[in-house]
Amino acid sequence: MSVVGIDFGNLNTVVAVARNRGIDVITNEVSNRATPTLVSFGDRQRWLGESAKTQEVSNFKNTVSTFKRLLGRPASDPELQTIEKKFINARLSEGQDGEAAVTVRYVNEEHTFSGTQLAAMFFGKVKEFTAAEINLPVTDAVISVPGWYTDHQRRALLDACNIAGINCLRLMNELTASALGYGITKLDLPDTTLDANAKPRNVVFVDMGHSNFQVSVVSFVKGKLVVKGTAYDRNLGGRDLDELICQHFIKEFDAKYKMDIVSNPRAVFRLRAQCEKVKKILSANAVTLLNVESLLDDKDVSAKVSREEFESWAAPLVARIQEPLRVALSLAKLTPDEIHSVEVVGGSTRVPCVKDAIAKVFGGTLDGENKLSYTLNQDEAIARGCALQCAILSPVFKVRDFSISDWNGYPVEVAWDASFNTKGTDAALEVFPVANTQPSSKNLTFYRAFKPEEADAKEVGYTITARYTDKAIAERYYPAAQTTTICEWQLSGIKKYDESGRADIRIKARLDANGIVNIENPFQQVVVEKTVPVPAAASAKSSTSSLDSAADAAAPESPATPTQTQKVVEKHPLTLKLKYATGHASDAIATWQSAEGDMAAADRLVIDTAEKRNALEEYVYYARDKLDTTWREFCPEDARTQFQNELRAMEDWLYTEEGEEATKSVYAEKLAALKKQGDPIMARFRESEDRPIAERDFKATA
Ligand code: ATP
Ligand code: K
Ligand code: MG
Repeated sequence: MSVVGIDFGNLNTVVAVARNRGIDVITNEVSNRATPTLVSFGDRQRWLGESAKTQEVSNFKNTVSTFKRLLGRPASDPELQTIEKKFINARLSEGQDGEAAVTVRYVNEEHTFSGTQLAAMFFGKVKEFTAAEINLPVTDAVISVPGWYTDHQRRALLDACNIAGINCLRLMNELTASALGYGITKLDLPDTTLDANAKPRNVVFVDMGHSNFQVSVVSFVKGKLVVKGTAYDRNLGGRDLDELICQHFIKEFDAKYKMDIVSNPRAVFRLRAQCEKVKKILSANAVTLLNVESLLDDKDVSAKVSREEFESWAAPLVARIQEPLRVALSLAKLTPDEIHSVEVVGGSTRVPCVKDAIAKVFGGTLDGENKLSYTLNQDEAIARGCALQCAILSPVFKVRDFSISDWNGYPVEVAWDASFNTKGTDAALEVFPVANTQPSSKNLTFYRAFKPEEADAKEVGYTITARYTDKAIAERYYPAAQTTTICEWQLSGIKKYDESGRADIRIKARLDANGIVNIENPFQQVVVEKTVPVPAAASAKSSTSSLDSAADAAAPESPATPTQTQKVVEKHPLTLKLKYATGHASDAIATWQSAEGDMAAADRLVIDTAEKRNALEEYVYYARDKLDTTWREFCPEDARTQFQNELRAMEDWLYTEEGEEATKSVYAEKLAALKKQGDPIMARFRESEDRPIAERDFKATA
């Protein structure tokens, strides 16, 4: 069983695995520890991950990034146009059930793929290179998500796993995964089993990656972490810094060289890629050069950029990071001086002015004393935390358990059809408020009235809905345009057991460890009056009294077993039918699963065919060389000439259109035919090579 942790990043995905020695980050097929989160579409095949990266400029409109931010979001979300569109080269569109999608050219046709499908394609690749590295098929995994992912996004990600054939044991909030890695490796955490008054250690985790900024305040004692508060800027990441530099130079180059860069999306993309390089260099250097060859109309551009300039442009963006830090602290009801340290992760926390701004919130500066700490590997902490969680959940590994109490970010209410209310007008109850622990479950009771028209009904139903509250939208980071409904269920089998005029319905609402809401265990509670035998002890007593009375009256011949009527509480299970849930319908998933299978088979066929063509080509060169050298004396001259001619003809054919485009089996047949001639020659040559050794060995033993 595989024990795998995946940090599904918007730019880079990192995979860690648990092995006997501990947790290792694995490398992909080109030995990189991070894999570009990219999918590219071609005339015959797809390219996934690293190979898609090499297509990004040449196959511009058909190479798709940023699907982590399309997944589970409605295509109508205005932020897709105002924000995401800047960073997606493919054409944004709408998927089957309203999910954000892209439209690309693939196998010479237009195809629309939803965020969920794109993620599934990419996960297929992650599975492949991980399996190659661990020599095991990848089944189980723990995958991280931004803390602000809604139920919709979380279920869509699970759907993507399902399509890709990954059994996701847990979705983990990215910073909670980092916190787990911290908690398990720190051996000096306050131990409440030794000292009941030991104060927990409060650590702030900050992640600034490619696309977002996240803060989580976590308190630790030995063996346990509790998330106390979280806050985000969903739209503040490294890509925004790149864009800022890019916009600056678009203006500058237009003034300097009269270049209309904006009119050419590919040029903007290439310029932004160089700006990212510049930004990274400026993290360690005071000044650098921006260079792009033939950016537009074969014109090269270059400019000097200093860190000072960059910081002055970035100032308004960097100023935004203080807000989520303050909000998270205040939600956790902690002041900066109660914080032990600030652990930073994510690529963009390497930017000095970002670090400085974080340090300042905690009363320090980057150059002076500060609370910033780098215990965790900035790029790998999240993947490692996920692999640790997977190891904890997996029966294969023995890992000390570490208890995690996560924090609910979006308040959830359960609502019902108020027209059945027995009193009052309430139609909803907040069950998981902000800051509720996660996982968590709550038992709920509903009293459903029977309406006059239901007088003769044998059974009735009831609709229950779980949804995010309006407060989620007003006060937290709820995505615009996303429905707040999470699930809708139809309860059936409700019966009228008595004349009380109402049914007493019980359900359990759950906010599970994945951050997903569900209800379970529905039943109708009924109080029935039953005639029951009087319990033994009581019956002994009562028989004494009957004996007493027997003294006065004529004793009955044989007294009947004493009974009594009693109120008994019974639980009658109800049927719960899910009518709507976020995520995708199961038939859509099944369709996508089979489409994914077909696309993966087509990709494999392209690779296999190229391998067969290569093998044929290699053999042509190999045999021609051998015929001129070592095989020469083992083949009569006329046969040799004929074979040489055939080999030359085969080489020519390989470069004809037909030879470039043939099928796997044609290449295989042609190779077999050549080998049929070559193999006997090679055999004679080998035999002659082996003979002297055999003769010598014979002599030695004789
Ligand atoms: P997200 O967390 O938004 O989903 P991600 O996990 O893929 O994205 P990371 O891998 O944490 O993101 O970080 C990538 C970002 O970090 C990029 O914007 C990259 O330019 C930036 N980055 C990496 N190294 C440096 C550096 N030395 N200086 C400045 N920025 C850097
Ligand atoms: K990452
Ligand atoms: Mg990240």
